[in-house]
Amino acid sequence: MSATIALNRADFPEEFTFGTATSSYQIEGSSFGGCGMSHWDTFAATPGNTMRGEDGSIACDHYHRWAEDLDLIRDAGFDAYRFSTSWARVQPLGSGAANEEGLDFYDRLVDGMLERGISPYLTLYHWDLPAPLATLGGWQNRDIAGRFADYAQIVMKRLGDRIDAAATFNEPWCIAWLSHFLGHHAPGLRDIRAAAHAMHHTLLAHGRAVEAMWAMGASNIGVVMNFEYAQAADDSDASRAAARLYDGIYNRWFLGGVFRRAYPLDVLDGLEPHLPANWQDDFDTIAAPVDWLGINYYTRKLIADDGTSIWPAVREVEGPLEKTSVDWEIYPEGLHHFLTWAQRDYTGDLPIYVTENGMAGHDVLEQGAVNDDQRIRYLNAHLEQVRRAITHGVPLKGYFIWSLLDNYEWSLGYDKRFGLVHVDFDTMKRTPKRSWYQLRGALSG
Ligand code: IFM
Repeated sequence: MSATIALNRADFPEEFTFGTATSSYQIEGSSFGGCGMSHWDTFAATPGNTMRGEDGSIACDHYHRWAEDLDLIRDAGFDAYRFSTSWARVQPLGSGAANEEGLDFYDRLVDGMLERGISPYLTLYHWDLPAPLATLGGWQNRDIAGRFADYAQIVMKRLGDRIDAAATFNEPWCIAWLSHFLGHHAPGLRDIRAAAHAMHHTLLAHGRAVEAMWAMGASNIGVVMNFEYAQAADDSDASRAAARLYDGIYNRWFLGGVFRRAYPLDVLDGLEPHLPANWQDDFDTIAAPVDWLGINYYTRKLIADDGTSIWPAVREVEGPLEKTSVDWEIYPEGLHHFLTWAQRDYTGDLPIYVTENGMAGHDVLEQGAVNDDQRIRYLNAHLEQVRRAITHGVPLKGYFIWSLLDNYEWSLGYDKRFGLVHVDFDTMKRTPKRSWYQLRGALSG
């Protein structure tokens, strides 16, 4: 029997926000509208970095089809839309003059949301770093903090009167560690000094932007972090220690900086020699007060010691649970863990949102329909954990599904389909999947 979405609005607090999320580079089309080149364009133009060399130059052509896409959000019954502005579109050189065509596009988009009764949730940085800034060292260069604050002010000056919430960053772990230590994302570095600098400078840039936005009188400012549930792959002390360190790098570093004015000691053991000079002096800025925390959650990882003596000496082990098409195990309990843990150990009464949750499926369009049963089951199981967390006292204010559309899944290209809506990348035709129809039923109830 086909799965159905089991919960509806009545199962959540009255003011609870349901939304869906996307990001600029993954859907807009970076070749349109005077957008500057970003480090994702150059990363993808380098052989071997992305699947089949695919990039976001056309993506979902959302730049031209935004009205149709907003209709899909409204018609599903979502309250809010989490979108990002592209730094490279707004400031093609990364500093100096703004691209008016780019700002006009975001004006139309935000007005389009308001006309449809959709609440705009802005993210300022979802990875499209202007290429000229990458040439200057990108997140390795301390100067980027001031430039990011300038960019934040440009965007907020134009859109700030109409948005309901603004996040500085999406997923600092991906910006810093995945991209500068593991080398999977732009700029594709595998260098501990580069990674340590990026781990610190993203947080410094976050704090500088928060201060700049406060100074303009902006409100409801937050930051979005992604967490992965790290479990020891076996009972050995070595695996337990490896899982703990993985958790520190992934989950405790960024929360520690923003909410405790400190980095976790176990991670400093490895990173401190590589951090920029006087890093300890930046916590007044890094810990500038925010109004909310966004949590992105997808999966857990089984972790073991990698048998080497080179820090961090951790490795992932394949787990036994059901997987999605990106081979991520489905582990809904991890979402409950992070919601309750973040509140207990870091955020207290601060509102929390689940800003991303969802999955990539082996979705096939057959006779005009996509039966994405696995996604419906995934959403049910995670929504149940959301509800549990609320029952346990977490001040959880909303839940956003990643993603509205099938889109550019970074180095994995266009094969990995996370959307509630199927996109045919030849014709750009949008086809709502069964999960979209199921959610429409649940959200209207
Ligand atoms: O597609 C990404 C998104 O850009 C950031 N969060 C995770 C998603 C799925 O990998």
